[in-house]
Amino acid sequence: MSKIGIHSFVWSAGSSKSELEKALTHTHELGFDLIELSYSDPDQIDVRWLADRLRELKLDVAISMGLPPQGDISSDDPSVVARGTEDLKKAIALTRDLGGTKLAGILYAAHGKSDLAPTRRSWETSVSAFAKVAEHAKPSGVTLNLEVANRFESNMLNTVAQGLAYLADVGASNVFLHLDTFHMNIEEADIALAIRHAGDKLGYVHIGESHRGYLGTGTLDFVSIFDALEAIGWQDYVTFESFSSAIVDRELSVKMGLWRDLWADNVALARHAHAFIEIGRETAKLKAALLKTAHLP
Ligand SMILES: [Mn+2]
Repeated sequence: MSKIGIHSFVWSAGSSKSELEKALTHTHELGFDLIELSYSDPDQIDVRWLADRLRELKLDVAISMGLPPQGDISSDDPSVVARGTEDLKKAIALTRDLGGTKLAGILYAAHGKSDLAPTRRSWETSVSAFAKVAEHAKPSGVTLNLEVANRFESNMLNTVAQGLAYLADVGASNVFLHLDTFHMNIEEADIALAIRHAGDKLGYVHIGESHRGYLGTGTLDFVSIFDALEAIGWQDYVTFESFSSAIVDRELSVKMGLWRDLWADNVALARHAHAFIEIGRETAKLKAALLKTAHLP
């Protein structure tokens, strides 16, 4: 059985107890093993209750975030870097307190369309701030997974090659790449080869269609993607990410350019995604086994 996760925004963008309960219950009932929650201020949610509910439902949890412009750790303004550093530390603590081990997303610079190209200085500012955050994260057991994003959502890490260079500069053993097929489709020369190139530096995976709707109804070649994950020995989570303005976090929707509703029935969407990922990963396993078997007389 494959480890399959789902982003909570398939269910709800709210963080009230009732909205979270709905997201947890749906996730559990449809057979997902992990729920990904967008970071929200721990003061705004009942952390103890949420940790208990996750444990009761035997759900793993991942937290994701994109740094806001006022917390951009690649900024020339030290007060902005300081604020982003604090946001990351709070997110690490929240992940740990919920029983999770992965913080993911655009953790290295602001999430959003940039007006400027990155500079050597912004890269080094980000690397230096992030190295300190990585050191801070070590006792928590939470890994930091940097989402390589498309050019419209980040100006810094758009490809696996750039992500690997950033990891090398940070030089910490608890930092990995978070790859998302939606973003890779826009930027990589070859998605499957890029996954192989990431290899053991891969820490978290988002699976999303080229238009962020139903898997298999866009232009992505998921057979080669599942084969690549199998080839690098990926046994960890693949998390389904799909957004619709039907269920909306307005700020995030604008950042991601969600202008069309590609689905209305989230239960049907999630059921389909779970089956699609499961059969895709199982098939890749069978194929790999077949390739290794010499049927000799
Ligand atoms: Mn993603």
